[in-house]
Amino acid sequence: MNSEMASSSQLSCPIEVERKFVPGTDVEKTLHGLGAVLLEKVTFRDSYYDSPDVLLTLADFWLRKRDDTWELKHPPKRGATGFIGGSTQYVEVTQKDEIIHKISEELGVPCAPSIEAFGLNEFASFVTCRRRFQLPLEENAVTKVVVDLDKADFGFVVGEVEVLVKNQEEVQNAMLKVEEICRKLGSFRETPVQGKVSTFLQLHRPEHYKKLMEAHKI
Ligand code: V4E
Repeated sequence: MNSEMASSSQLSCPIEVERKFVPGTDVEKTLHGLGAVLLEKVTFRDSYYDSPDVLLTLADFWLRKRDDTWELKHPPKRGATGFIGGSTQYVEVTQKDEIIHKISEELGVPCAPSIEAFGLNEFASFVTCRRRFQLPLEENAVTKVVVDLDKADFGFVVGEVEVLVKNQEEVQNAMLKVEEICRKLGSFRETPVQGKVSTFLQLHRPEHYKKLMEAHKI
């Protein structure tokens, strides 16, 4: 095991393994057929932030405020991207001090007293209506599988199959699982399905979008 793998094994935050899909008209029927139950219906606003030279997103770091809570999604291995084929793996940090530390490290600036004090720019903001379903736990399964059906207020719809794992060693199986569920939903595609932020950028921030495309970050 190399040192990067060792550090990822000791992560305090779980790794989110996800696969996006384009929901078909029968997706809810199919979910019910698989025994899924509706866990919740939630509506939230996400506002995403970056430095003027978009260094965070170019490093595949996604800082957002979801309603009143700061969250940072970043790849488990520094310098690597969080997506492999059509699936993604990101660590989600919600602890403010850890977010400040990561941003300061990534931007090469001293730690600020608050996230706001970095003076970052908002580059996207939209409201999502989410319906979250949970699939039944299979025998011997340790992790639950959830499926989100999201509708963003700029007229974009996307689905996501998500599994949370504790360390890098569990990622491969989780990737197989999210692929399997996409197939069962009849929505599997080999190539990545674009998410809400990428679509928002493409529509409203074409220059930022172009930079990320050229850097192969979206
Ligand atoms: C990680 C990332 C972005 C941040 C938004 O992440 P996403 O999972 O799309 O948002 P959401 O609202 O579903 O978050 P959740 O509630 O599940 O935590 S924007 C772009 N990326 C990188 C990325 C990528 N390059 N390719 C794909 C297919 N997805 C994400």
